Amino acid sequence: MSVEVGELRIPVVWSPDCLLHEPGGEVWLGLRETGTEVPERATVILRALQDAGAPVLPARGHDIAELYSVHHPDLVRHLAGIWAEWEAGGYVSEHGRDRVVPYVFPTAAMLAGRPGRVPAAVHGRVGLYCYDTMTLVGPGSWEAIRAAADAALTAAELIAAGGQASYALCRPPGHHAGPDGYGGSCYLNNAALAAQALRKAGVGRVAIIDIDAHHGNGTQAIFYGRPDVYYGSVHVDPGAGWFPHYMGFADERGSGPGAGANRNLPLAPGAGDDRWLEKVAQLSEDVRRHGAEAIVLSLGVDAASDDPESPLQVTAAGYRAAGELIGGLGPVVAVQEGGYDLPSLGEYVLATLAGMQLGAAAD
Ligand code: SP5
Ligand code: ZN
Repeated sequence: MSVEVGELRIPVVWSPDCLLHEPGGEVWLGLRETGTEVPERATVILRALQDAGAPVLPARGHDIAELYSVHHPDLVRHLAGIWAEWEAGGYVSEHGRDRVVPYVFPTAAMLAGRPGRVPAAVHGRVGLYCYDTMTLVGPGSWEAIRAAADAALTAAELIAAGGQASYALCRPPGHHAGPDGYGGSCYLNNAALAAQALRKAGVGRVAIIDIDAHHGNGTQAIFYGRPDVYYGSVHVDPGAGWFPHYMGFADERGSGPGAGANRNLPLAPGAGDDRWLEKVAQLSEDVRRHGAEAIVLSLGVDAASDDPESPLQVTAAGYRAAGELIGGLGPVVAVQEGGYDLPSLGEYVLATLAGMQLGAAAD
């Protein structure tokens, strides 16, 4: 089913460098699989938005220090340099490992209460920053990671300058990346960077609404103790067996001064438009109560019914309705997160942005 959208006027911020990241699959349960976070995701979205008439703007470059606004410099430096170290260490040429993948993790079980150390071996050190085996690094990864962050920052700047809506076509996605660690196909947290850029530009209260099918554990971790950036997410219930497994439960409500500014609304596998939109409406109410002056939308379209990575059953019309609700809340920076069904990806993103445009007009 296709949804009527009309001409899309929301600017699309994009960098072709986002295509340089080729994770080369993911290691899932010990086996390397093809993986679904592929460069073609970005090209099909771009084509759909361009066909709908959207203006495309280049992502502006930013100083590396801007990335330290939500990430530990050690994580940023690790990501910037790990491929070169891996190659120089002979992991490719001598051992046939064509991507960076961790194999030992400094979990509480391993450290047994002792402080961690920084491993001497490159292959030991990777597990200090990467918390799963699905988030591979290859030769062009850093350029793309950086470009995605630049796109999100540029889209936030458009809103800070008075724009009503903008969209950053980020790839790789970001919401699973935390202050000092990465995973879930995410490396740097594009949405968190956008939210922090808005705060820095003088927006007093910001809200992040995350409609990706998975919980954005990284974004939650970054803002968990803060009252000025609300985080709310609707996602498939991790308690029903879904990634990220350890985070995203309803009782995670924020801590200290951030108490009450974090909201998780998990859904049972199989939930479709009605149940999903009820949660989106609940998050929208929360955001009004929070008094947010600008919104960052973590726009994952993997809740789509045909998506291979989630059991939610949301239609393109459902996403358009969500866009309309959120567009009515105030200025919105939409940041691309997940969404893996290549045939329908463009239609879903377009439907959401068209809904946002409609919601903003009715505001
Ligand atoms: C940004 C985002 O949507 N990240 C999603 C990461 C969730 N990946 C979970 C992967 C589970 C393994 N994939 C199963 C493939 C079965 N062949
Ligand atoms: Zn997702």
